[in-house]
Amino acid sequence: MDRLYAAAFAALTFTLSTTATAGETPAPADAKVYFIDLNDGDKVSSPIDIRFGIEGMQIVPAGTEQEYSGHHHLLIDTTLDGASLDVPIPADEQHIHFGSGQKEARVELSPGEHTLQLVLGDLNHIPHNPPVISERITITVE
Ligand SMILES: [Cu+2]
Repeated sequence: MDRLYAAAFAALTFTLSTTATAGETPAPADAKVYFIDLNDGDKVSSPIDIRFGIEGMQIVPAGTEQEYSGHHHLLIDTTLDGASLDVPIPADEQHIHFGSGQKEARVELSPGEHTLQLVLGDLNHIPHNPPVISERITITVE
């Protein structure tokens, strides 16, 4: 019993100390990112032109040091939560970076249901504190 407790405590301590090292770039509490013309439940055809909205912060290229700024990331069929909000956003087919400061993209998706979500990353691709993350919407590609 004691040993289990110690292991759980060690895991918790580890989580807390990793949290403290990242995700420190502040964002205004009311900042938000959103899909300008896509809504939950929409039926669309591929390729999709997606426009990224932002309020309360500025879009700048990755690597730019500027208060209350960042760049967009599109999450496809995935999300970020817990400790994944404290580290750089992965770069792969499900996590698309718009590090030049793009505010729109043409995206090809296979037919069927997909989820989309936007998250802002700081100069080092780490979500802000608090995270600036959109609603996760589900669309159907016909
Ligand atoms: Cu990025």
